[in-house]
Amino acid sequence: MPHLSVLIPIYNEADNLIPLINEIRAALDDVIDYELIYVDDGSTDNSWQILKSIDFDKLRVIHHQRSYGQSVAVVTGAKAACSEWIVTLDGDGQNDPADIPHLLAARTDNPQAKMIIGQRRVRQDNWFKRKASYIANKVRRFLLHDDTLDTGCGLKLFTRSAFLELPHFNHIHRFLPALFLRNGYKVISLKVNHRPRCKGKSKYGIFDRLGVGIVDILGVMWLQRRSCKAEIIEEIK
Ligand SMILES: Nc1nc2c(ncn2[C@@H]2O[C@H](COP(=O)(O)OP(=O)(O)O)[C@@H](O)[C@H]2O)c(=O)[nH]1
Ligand SMILES: [Mg+2]
Repeated sequence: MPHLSVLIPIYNEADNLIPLINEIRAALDDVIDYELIYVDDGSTDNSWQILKSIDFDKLRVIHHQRSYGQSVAVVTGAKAACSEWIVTLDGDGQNDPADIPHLLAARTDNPQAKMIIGQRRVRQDNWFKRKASYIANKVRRFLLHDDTLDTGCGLKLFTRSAFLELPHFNHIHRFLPALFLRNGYKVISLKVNHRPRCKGKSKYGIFDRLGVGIVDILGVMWLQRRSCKAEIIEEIK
């Protein structure tokens, strides 16, 4: 059993695959026993062919029949993961694999935490995306009280069992702190590196993200009000 599952959802990231895998190996090979799971969400470039050709015994690759969305790929990967701890990472190289050991180490000081989420120190995106994300984060935090400054960071370390308990829906990846808290799990943030996308294209526009985000926030507010979490004080076996 590996001690960590590194999970990367991708859509059309052909040029970013090999450089990122090399960086992950440099960051983790001597640090922890891990498996690397790529979920290719029906890419239309040659991502799948490249992934299939890579000779690396820790690599597992799952191929969706078509594109279902980033969160659906995370759910597929989490179900397939062999280890209890999962770390997700964007497949475009914007997250730095060298931060993974820091996330793992943060568990020592926070043994109760079921999620350690990256908080991007300096966003390396264009001005419009940074502003849109700033507003979206403010609105989300105000309405969901999820106590997290940056939920859009792809770098997240969490337990598989807590994640699989959640109600899953596409775009869930931006609401994981709210949903973990709803289920009574502790979440902490850790400042991480963020880098510009050097190859390939962003898959999200500003307006589609904001439009979907508003509907999703209302859905998560409803879930928070209908929480099924009971505190058990005693149990006789
Ligand atoms: N599986 C899957 N991954 C996606 C999809 N859209 C984006 N991604 C991946 O999610 C990560 C973040 O997407 P990206 O376009 O870089 O978003 P941005 O950084 O906010 O511009 C990258 O690894 C993408 O390949 C999708 O529809 N399906
Ligand atoms: Mg990106």
